[in-house]
Amino acid sequence: MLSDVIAAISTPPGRSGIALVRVSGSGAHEAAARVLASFTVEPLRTARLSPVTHPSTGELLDEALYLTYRAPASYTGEDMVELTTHGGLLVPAEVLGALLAAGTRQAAPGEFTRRAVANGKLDLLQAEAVADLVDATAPAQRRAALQQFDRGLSGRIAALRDQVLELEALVCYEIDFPEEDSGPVAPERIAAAAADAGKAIAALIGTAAEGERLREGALAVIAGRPNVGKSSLFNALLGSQRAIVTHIPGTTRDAIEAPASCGGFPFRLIDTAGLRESEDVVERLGVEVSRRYLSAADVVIFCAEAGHELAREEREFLDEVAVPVVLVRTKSDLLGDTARPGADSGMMVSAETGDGIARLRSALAEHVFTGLAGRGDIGPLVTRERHRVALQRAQEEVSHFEQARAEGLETAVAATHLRAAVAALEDVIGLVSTEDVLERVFESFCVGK
Ligand SMILES: Nc1nc2c(ncn2[C@@H]2O[C@H](COP(=O)(O)OP(=O)(O)OP(=O)(O)O)[C@@H](O)[C@H]2O)c(=O)[nH]1
Ligand SMILES: [Mg+2]
Repeated sequence: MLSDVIAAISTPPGRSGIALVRVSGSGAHEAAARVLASFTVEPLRTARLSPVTHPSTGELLDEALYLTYRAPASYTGEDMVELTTHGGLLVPAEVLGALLAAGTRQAAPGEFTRRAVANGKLDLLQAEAVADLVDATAPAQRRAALQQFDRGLSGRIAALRDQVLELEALVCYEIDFPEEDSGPVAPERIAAAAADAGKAIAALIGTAAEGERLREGALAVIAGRPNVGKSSLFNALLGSQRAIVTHIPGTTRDAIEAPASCGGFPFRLIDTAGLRESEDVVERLGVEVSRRYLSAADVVIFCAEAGHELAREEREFLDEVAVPVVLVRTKSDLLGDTARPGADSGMMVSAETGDGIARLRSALAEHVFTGLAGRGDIGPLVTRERHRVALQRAQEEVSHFEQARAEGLETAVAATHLRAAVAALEDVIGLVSTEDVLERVFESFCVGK
C-alpha cells in the first residue's frame, strides 16, 4: 500500500494568497498529467505554469505553478509533484478534488513524512523534528528542532550504540576464548567500558527534563492572594487583554492558559484564582484548581503587592511550595517616593506601566531553562518521553550486564543485556521500527506533512 499515490493540501485552510498541494507515489506524474493541461515531467525541480482542469468535466479550476521530482530525489523518496495554487477555501480544495478524481488518495496525517522514513530519507528522530518545527512557538524550540533535524540527536545516539557494540565485541572475544586464564581481554577493561557506556547514556538522559520542557513549553503558574494583580500581570506577559481584570477580589474563578515566549523560550502561562478561604462554592473550586496547577508547575510566579509586608499565609505559602518560585512585587507604580525600592524582597513589576516585565521574562527563562539559557548553542537534547524511556531501558540493560558480570554469570548470558541495550538505542533512531511505534509518532502530524 505504501507506494499508492497520495495527495493533500499542505497549507492551512482559510483566506490566503497561495496554497501548496502535494502529490507523491509511483504514478504521481501520471495523475498530475491528468489535471495539469501542459504537464511535462522534465525539467525536474523547475517551476512551470499550467492550467488546472478537472479530469472528468474538463472545467478550468485554476492556473497553477508546479514542480516535479523523480524518485529517490524528493522529500518522500518517491515521484512527487508540488502544485502552488491560488489560496482560499475553494480553489485548493477543488484542485485536490481533481487530483483525487485522477486516481490519487487523500493522504493521512504525516503520511508524506512517514514515507520519507520508510524510504530512508529521514530517520524517526528527524521526522519528529519536522513536527516540532511546525509546532514551534519560541525561537529556542526552533533551534532545538533544527538541530535534531540536522541529525544532532541521531548522531549522539548512534555514537552510544557504537559504544555498546564495542563493549559487546570485547565480551564476544571472551566467549570465543573461554579457556584462557582470564580471557584475552582484562575483565577490568570490560568493567571500565561498561561503566563509561552507562555514564554516557546517563548524560544524555540528563538533558530530558529541560528538553521535554522545551518541546512542550514550561508551565508557569501565576499565584497569589486575590486582587494583587495576577490577571493584569498575565495580560502584560502575553501582551494582550486575555484575562478579565477588575478591582473586585475574586474576579478570576477558573484557570486560564495561554502560550507565551519569554526570553526566546516557550511557556504555558496559567492565571489562577486568588488563593484564599472562601464561602463561595465557585471560588472555592477555582482555588482548588489553582492548587492542582501549582503542584504541576515548572515555576510559580508568586505575586504580592509592592510596599506591603508579606502576610503570614503568604510566607507560609512560600515556605511550603515545592516547585521553584519567582517572587514578584506587583503595582510598583503605586509606590510613593517615600517608599524605598529594594526594601521589598522580590522583583518589582507594574502591569500598568510595563516596568520590570522584560526583566521578569528573562528571569523566568533563566529559572526554568537554566542549562539552556546560559548556553548560546543548544546541544542534542532528549525532547520526548519516547526517547527518554528507550534510553532508560538501554541504561538499565547496561547495568544488568554489569550486575551479571559481578555475580559471575556466564558471559554469553550477560551479553544478552548488551544486545537489548543496542536494540533500545536503535528504537530511538528508528532503525528498526515496529508498526505501533510508527503509529504513535505520526498520529499527531498534520495532513500534508
Ligand atoms: N496601579 C496599578 N494597578 C494595578 C496593577 N495591576 C493590577 N492593578 C489593579 O488591581 C486590581 C486587581 O487586578 P487583577 O489583575 O484583576 O488582580 P487578580 O490578582 O487577578 O485578582 P483576582 O482574580 O480577583 O484574584 C485591578 O483594579 C487592577 O486595575 C498595576 O500594575 N498598577
Ligand atoms: Mg484575576
